[in-house]
Amino acid sequence: MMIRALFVVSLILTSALSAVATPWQISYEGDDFPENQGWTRMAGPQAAEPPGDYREIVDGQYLLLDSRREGFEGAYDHYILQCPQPFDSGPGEYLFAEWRAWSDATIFFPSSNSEGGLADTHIRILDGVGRGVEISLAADRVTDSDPLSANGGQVYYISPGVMHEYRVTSYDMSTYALYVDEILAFEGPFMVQGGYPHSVDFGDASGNVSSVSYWDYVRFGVAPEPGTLVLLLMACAGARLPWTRRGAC
Ligand SMILES: [Ca+2]
Ligand SMILES: [Ca+2]
Repeated sequence: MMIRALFVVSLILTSALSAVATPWQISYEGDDFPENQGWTRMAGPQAAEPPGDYREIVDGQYLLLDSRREGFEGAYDHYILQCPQPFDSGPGEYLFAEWRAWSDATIFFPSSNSEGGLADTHIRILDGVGRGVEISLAADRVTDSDPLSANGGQVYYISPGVMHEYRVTSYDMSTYALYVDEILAFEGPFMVQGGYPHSVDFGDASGNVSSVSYWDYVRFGVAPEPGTLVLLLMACAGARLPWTRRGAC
């Protein structure tokens, strides 16, 4: 009876898996500099020696980016991973990007009709034509970094001085939702334009502005929708997600 039950579960699982494209996930865990794991480092100003922020891997767990430290003031230092796989999700799938981070950045260049604006610390997720969402992280708020749009920047306030868990999801590659510590912060359309399609870009984005940020992890990919039979069965079985990997796409 037990064997028959396992056979039935296996058949269901196999058919469910075949109904979706191959999910995938990229994970950066803050235990090494990103450029050692396939990310492209964008550091400046170029005239500085060395260019970029003061950096450190803290306790083997966190990437520290510091452009407040003497000799590194006003630097920028961010990381891009461009993936050959499309972000476009199939039926029963969705795009996700999640990160755990802390920043002391202040908002600059605020929009005229909201308290949003750009911050030194950001993450940007772009689709196949370089369109997507950019989230700015400041000490006490997170914004959608679209200060020039008619909507202004959307704002969600956070507790300063502590790590927060962020998660962006998109089911249609034209709109997204941002969750902070598992609470819906705001939703909106993809708006920003960029030059690197199918890419994620995170870190200290701006020169002439200073901040300190810690990054515990940055993960993104295409996953089966929550609640699908696949995840349910895997969760019941306590199985590891087989598509998880690190480094370059
Ligand atoms: Ca900076
Ligand atoms: Ca970590």
